[in-house]
Amino acid sequence: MSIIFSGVQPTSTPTLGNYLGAIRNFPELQEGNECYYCIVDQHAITVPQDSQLLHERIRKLAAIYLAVGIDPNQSTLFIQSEVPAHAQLGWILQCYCYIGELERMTQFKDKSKGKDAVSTGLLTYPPLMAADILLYNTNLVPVGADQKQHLELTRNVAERLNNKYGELFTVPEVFIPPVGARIMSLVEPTKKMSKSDDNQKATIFILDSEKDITKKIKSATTDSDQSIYYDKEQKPGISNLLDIYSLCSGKSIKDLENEYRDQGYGSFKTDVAEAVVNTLKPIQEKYYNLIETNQLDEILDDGASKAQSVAVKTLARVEKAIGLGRHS
Ligand code: AQP
Repeated sequence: MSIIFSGVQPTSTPTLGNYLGAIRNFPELQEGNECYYCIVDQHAITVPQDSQLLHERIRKLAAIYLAVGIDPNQSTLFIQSEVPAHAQLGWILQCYCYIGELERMTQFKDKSKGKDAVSTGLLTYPPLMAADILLYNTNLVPVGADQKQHLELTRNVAERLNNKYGELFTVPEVFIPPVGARIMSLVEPTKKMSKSDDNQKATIFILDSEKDITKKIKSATTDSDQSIYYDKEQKPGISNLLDIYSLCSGKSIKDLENEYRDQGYGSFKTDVAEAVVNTLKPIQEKYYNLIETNQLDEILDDGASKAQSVAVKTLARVEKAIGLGRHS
């Protein structure tokens, strides 16, 4: 049995990238493991947010987690800010991280580039993420490729404290899926698909309508050569669509190359769109049945209290070891 933790930021509706790279794997990991799935709202405020929209997106994300197949009887589903131990351990871990190592994080560099005012939280987000993971004695963290560097930092800070104070933390492994770990933007296929991309055409959101999904895929950037084969360097747009199609249809990239090699981009894109619609439709149906129910609040209340009961034990162990409070 493994202990599994993963989180998604409620910065917008999750994208097809979030789904194929991470969320899709969550339900099957529930079997035989102890899973914690979190709505990491404190991470979301590292960049400016509209407060009303943020409340709505938190609720939406909870319904999406359930709609993809998270079973609250098997997994703990909760909101980060409702479990105070996250911010408490996050602060402690900040004190054991170095500014230099945080400044080297690619996500910090990307998100702060060209901005006049960058929040301190954007820099200190990785120690909070480390706290999220370490509080639950997590062995395995399923994430997309963009989180690999933050996971390395989590392992480093855990080992740093373990070396100084004895075995305080389980040092977690990262699980990055072999395909789908980096779904690319539909407009600029050399950069990753992202919730916060300003260009709405670049991103498919899990709740997009059939019409929008089809429109976005049909206008996805490709190249002028009409042949369909997988080559990330020469054909990033087509390779991204092949990844998406393969994951949504269950067909291998090889089979898709053989099927579409000489068919031209038009019919290929139509079929990719259909596969994406068929993947997202059942999730959307479940989502719309759930979003207005009281059941959602009960599940989240229950999740927060289960998470807190585990998290406070880790926090107490750490505080005692490093000398906080009166009791040695
Ligand atoms: N393009 C992607 N392909 C595959 N996996 C991805 N993930 C993110 N983008 C892709 C994975 O989705 C999970 C949740 O991500 P997050 O909400 O923690 O934030 P993020 O990694 O910063 O993702 P976004 O979509 O780019 O959000 P914003 O725009 O708010 O920063 C993670 O496991 C992530 O690896």
